[in-house]
Amino acid sequence: MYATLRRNAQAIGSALLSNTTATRSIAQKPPLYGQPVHPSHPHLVQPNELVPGFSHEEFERRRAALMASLPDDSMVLLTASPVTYMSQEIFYKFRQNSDMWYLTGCEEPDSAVVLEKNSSSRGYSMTMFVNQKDALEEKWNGPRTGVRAACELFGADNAHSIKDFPNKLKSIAQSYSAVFSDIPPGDKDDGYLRMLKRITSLTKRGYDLEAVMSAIPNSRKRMLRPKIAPLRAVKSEAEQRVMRAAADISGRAHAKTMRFTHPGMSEASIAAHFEYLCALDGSQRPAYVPVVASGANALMIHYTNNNMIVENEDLILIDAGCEYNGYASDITRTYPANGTFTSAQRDLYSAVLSAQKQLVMMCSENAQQTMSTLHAVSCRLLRTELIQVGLEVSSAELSRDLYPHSLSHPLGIDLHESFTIPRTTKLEAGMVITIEPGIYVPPLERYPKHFWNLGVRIEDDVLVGKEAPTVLSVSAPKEIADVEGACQGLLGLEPY
Ligand SMILES: [Mn+2]
Repeated sequence: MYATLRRNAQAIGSALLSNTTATRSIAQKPPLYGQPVHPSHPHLVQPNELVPGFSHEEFERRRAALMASLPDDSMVLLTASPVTYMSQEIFYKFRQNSDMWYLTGCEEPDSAVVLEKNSSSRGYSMTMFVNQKDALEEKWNGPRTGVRAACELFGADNAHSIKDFPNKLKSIAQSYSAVFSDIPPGDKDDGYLRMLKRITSLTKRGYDLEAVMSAIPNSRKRMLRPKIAPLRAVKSEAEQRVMRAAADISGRAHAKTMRFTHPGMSEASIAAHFEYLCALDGSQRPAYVPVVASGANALMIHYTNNNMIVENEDLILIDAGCEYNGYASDITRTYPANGTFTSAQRDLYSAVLSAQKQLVMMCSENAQQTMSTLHAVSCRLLRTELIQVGLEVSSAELSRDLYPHSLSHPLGIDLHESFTIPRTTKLEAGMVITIEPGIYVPPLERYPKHFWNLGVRIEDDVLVGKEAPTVLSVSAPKEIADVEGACQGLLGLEPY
């Protein structure tokens, strides 16, 4: 096992080396910006791109579409996520606020952006607030883009130090009758601010949040999230490419993790192996805490303890996906620990698989479905499929005991994307949703004993098309022959 690992590591190492010497010049270290840019990170960012996979023009289009959707006399305010702390000064890996990233591509903490709607040819003006260059701070904490470079990098008209943010905002906000932000309306000492004060000890911002909130009169505050959600819901071609790549990384990791799994292993090793494979393929972080549930643990939908030993005849339910270049993937597969389904496992798996495939086929604009109607269809299909394998249940039993969650959710920059959009909205080409029916049989007398404590969920990431769907997570084995083949090593698949 370890010899193979070493050989693979050597192969990867020499591939990197030959790339370095043959196709690109060596970038100067340390880099000058607070995030990857083409000159310092040509292996990640192409010459025309602001962030990996996305051009400057893509971000300009996003901002223009948002500003065109707002009334005249509006401005938009977005702030970076705060840095959060595990304890004292021990911080968690930073992740940018999703809407801030969607509109600016800025990946640094302590940043903010103000967009003011106007009659210029651009339709708006853009002001960035970022951390200033600071030799001592950068010596300790890494490079910052700084105020001077921020205009050019992010395409802003103006840039200022984040320290000036509360004061500048106060004077800008006076001129607009509508200020769109995620700062909720309400009094200064309302519950939201009390909550923020309570968590202040675990977060840090480079400015006074209270001063920022009080700079905007309550009567002018408008919610920004519902304005951005419809834009994020429909993916551009570049977004579709990145989401396909994210699902591909996760799908391959699922296949290899099936091969890696053996009875006697801890669920923790399986989770670690999946995350290692994704990281090795370029993923920046897991999109969520994975579920690695062996045997009856699969009956807990959000089981994430992942610390028990896999038994010989267990099914493994693994719900895991990576985040890659800003976009989440979300895949669930269920497979036999020893590589071969028992007949009861095979029956239940076939029932869920058949329903899942029929539901995937309905993810087109022409089918006129919504997430809500698809869920209703999933209940009907699952009941019909279960009768085929000798499990007859009422619709009340199905939704109470066997299938207590919904079929799908939108997917994108966030794992649960566009949650402000109603589930009764018609599916539109370019949307990406999950299709994830499941059956979890509790040990109750009214259900056949051979199905007790079996949990099966099959989840794909599906790009809605005009006439037909595209399954983005196609690399993860799903048919019984492919799943068993992956587990047994018959697909020519190595676990690493
Ligand atoms: Mn999901």
